[in-house]
Amino acid sequence: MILRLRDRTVEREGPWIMGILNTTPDSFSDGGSYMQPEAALRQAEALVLAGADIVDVGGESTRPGSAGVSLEEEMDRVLPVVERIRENFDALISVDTTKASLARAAVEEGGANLVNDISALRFDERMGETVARLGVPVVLMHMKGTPGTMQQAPEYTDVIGEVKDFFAERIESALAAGISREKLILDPGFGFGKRQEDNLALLRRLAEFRVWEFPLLVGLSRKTFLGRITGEERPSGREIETVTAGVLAVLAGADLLRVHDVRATRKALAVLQAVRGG
Ligand code: HH2
Repeated sequence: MILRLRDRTVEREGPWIMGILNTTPDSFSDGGSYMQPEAALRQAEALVLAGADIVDVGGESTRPGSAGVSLEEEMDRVLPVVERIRENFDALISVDTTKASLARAAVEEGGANLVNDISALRFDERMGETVARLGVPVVLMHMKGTPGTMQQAPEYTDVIGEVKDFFAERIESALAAGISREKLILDPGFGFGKRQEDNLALLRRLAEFRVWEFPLLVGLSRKTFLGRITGEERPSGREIETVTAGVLAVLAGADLLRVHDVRATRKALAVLQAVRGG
């Protein structure tokens, strides 16, 4: 897979692993663990040593029902961590935010390389032009509603068709804002306004989102729909579920896996790669 960053092009055999680092008190799985920059830096190091290609730093939980945080609070959580990671490690850094000001500061001041926007440029009207000006890759993720409302009885007659229509519209919007095609990454948004059957259908039919030929990212890690399958109630106990679903996603064409458990995912991908003969 090739990623065209603002200052260079990175080409590396895929799939890539994006390691999750939440500097929040309330994320559904790792909330409260990495609020201090020192602890966050140690976790970033662990993710990189375990084989993460990208460290995804977020300062706002988007779990169902969450209310969101102010720009100031999110900046205070995320920026020092991005800066410290950049000073200490070579890994690519993405900033998981819907706010244009934070995206700009993380890239220009912190040295972040990618923007991961779960609203696909919709929540902040300046996000499209900001990403275009920064010249960084951006993840456009599908979500029905907002994190606060998305799990209140979501309904689809054709989830694949709806997500495709959404992608078509958001791609147009991104291009109209001046973002070039080679910077776009698509993500169907597992768990973001989806019923159990919708999440399963998205995974089963993931290959259908390859029509645009943009890289595909999936965020399956420890999510509730996986726990529902096995009866595992603790997010941290869902490693096997996550790895299995990740391998299935790669077989269906995923290029990037966003995960908490980088080491286990890296091992599973090594087996997959060996069997495929690569
Ligand atoms: N999922 C979460 C957050 N960011 N970004 C992308 N592109 N895709 C996802 O599926 C995705 C995402 C939710 O997971 P997590 O960060 O672990 O939890 P929280 O939102 O509670 O911080």
